[in-house]
Amino acid sequence: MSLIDFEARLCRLNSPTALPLAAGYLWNKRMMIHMNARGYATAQFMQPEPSKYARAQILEQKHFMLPEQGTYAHHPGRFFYLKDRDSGDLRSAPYEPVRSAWDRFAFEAKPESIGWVLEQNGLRLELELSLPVDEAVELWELRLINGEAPRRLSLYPAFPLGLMSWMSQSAAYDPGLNAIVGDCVTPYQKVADYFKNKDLKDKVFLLSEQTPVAFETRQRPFEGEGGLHHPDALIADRLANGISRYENPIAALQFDHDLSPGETVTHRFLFGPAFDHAEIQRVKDTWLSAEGFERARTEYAAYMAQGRGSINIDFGDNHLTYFVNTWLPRQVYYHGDTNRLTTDPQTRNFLQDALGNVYVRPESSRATLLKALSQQHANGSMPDGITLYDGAELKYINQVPHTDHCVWLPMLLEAYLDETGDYAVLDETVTDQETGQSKTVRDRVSWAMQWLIEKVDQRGLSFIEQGDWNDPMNMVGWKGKGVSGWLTIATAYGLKLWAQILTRDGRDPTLFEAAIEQFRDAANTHLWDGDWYGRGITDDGVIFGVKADGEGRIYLNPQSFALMAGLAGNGKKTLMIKAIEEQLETPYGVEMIAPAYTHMREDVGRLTQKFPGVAENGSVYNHAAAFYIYSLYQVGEGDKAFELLRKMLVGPDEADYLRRGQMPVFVPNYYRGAHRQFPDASGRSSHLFNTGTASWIYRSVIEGLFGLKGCREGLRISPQLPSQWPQARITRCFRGAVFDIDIRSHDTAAKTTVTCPTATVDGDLVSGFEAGKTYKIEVVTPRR
Ligand code: CEZ
Repeated sequence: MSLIDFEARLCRLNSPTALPLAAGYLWNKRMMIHMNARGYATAQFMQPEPSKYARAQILEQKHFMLPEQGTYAHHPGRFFYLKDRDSGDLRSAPYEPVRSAWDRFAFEAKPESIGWVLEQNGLRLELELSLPVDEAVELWELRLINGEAPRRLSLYPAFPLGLMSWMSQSAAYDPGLNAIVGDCVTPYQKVADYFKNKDLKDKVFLLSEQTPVAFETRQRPFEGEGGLHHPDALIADRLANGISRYENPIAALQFDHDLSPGETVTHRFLFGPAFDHAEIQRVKDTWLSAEGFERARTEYAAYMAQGRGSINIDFGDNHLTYFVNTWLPRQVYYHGDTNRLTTDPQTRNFLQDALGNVYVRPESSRATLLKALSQQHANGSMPDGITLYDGAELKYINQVPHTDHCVWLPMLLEAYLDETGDYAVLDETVTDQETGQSKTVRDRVSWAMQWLIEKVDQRGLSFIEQGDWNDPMNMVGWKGKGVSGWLTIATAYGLKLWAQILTRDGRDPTLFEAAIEQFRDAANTHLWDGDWYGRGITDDGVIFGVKADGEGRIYLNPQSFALMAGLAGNGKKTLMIKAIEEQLETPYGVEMIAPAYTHMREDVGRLTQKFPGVAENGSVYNHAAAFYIYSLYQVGEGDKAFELLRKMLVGPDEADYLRRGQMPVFVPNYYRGAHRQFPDASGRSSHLFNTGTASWIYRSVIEGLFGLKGCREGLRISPQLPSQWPQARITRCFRGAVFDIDIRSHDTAAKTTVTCPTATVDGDLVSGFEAGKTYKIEVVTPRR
């Protein structure tokens, strides 16, 4: 049997042990759950700040998702113990905490649900988790399907609630609701917080459709000496009906089933946070029934359908096909619709998530652009984070000054305008919160670009302050002098895009065109190191990311943006690509820095303190790899781009799955790097699916690989199929029309030819089409 079966709408993992951290994720408008194949879960809901309803057993620091995060015996999870009252066999579904092997174990991640199929000795257990669209609640359905022999079983859902609060916590069974209800007081000290907290959902419930024969709500007596692996409470015939009064609670219920041959029983449970009894009752009335679950599924499927994306492909590489048709747009949609479950997204993340969403839900990207601009500062700069509701505050990294936020505006706009043709957005007026002034989008973006133009030192290089795209690069310029080589180059790129947009809009771009030259010259004069561009110059005037450096010798981002900006002529391009190949490429993708730093550099910062090969310190940081892939498509290096794109997706061979440790249902923010220094763990997934990668990769697939890029006049078609896959069929939704496109590359073709009998074709440009209609297009391109 294969380890993983991967299809367009299903990814099945057939082992609970081979990839112990493998997981899927589900979200809705109020919550997100990262559900591990073995039964561990990390969930969060918004009220409006992110909150938990199932916690660890000790006080957790306030962090949400950590890279490469391991699980531990008391990791929050959703467990269903199953005891055979005749044989004494005790096991748990899906796998934790008992860890008894099943004859068959299948973990199934689907776009709309996460489930398991487990079989043992003629008994089949089906388990499924789904979410409604607009409520913070988990819907669990469990089915026991008996085989030939009668059996007497006890089933115990047991959801540890963890340390809910050090001020007050409790739990009891509520017979009226038929639920275990946990209660707590969110800890606080300041009197003002009392008034903030008093409306919080401090209760958690496990509602059951069937009435239990017994329950337990105290974690310690439940576990006894056996621990979660073999809880003492399950030895007795009945749970002890214990009430948790200021001790860590668990929501455990007992159901006894005497199953005759062929008999099936179905359970439904709801698990989630609530404000009070009335809310739990309402949630129960709304969802806790076969009909309620069915309605949730239907509504959720409709919600997912809104995130379908604008491309459907049939491409020789099946693995990539499935990923591009379902899982990649799903990840883009997740980012665009949830803002990564924060109320103050970093401005660059907010804008780049919207950049991907241009191909999924462009109207939402438009709203993001306007929202971001409404928080532009009085000097034209953009804030470090965008607050999403009145009263939200900039927290954590958003209190650290970074200088790059403006540069993402023209990148988002270019993608948005090319996809939608909605140039009217440039005339939209936006009133900003700080000064109350109203200005058009066009004037605001010009203003932001003007701020970038002015934010340079005497050499014309962009100040970095305490970071740019690279968050933890916080000590290059904290004294006010250090500059970012990457931002200098990225500004040249941003200005190039902005000047193009203004030209297409019939405006005068002269001012910005002149500035492009200044940034290009500054970068070429001060940062070109012979084979690649340096990353920056410190407060003390030391250039870094250059040949003279033993560590952090080459950084990927300046090269990628130099390619996008057209900064480097062909000679430089060849040198950069070669240097990257030699120093940064690995079997798992392209690293962001090499060699990774092994010591703190006080003139670079916190990034050098990260473990070598982890995150920004030399991992295959996929967001940076995605910039590079995009840039390669921009300069016509389709084969190299495809090679790296393909490495970003795990599988399909088993060794690769085992090495990376995840399923191909998302692109993680990184794979371990420092491949040349510490190859042991290289390739290992971070398992984090919050990442700007999704946007840039989706864009690279649509506009680069298949070359289906919008422009003001219509759709331009210039594919860059890799040599090993000379053929593709694509359905591209574009401005309300549908294009059925057949692309073939031929050795004999000298140039790309596009044929479409029902629309106007001029070279690579298709125009004169109408929304609501379907067009057949044939494309022949030269084989690479
Ligand atoms: O967060 C991302 C940021 O959200 O890192 C990117 C940056 O462009 C994104 O805006 C590159 O630095 O603070 C830290 O050290 C964190 O490691 C973040 O830098 C990083 C995390 O990897 C998020 O998963």
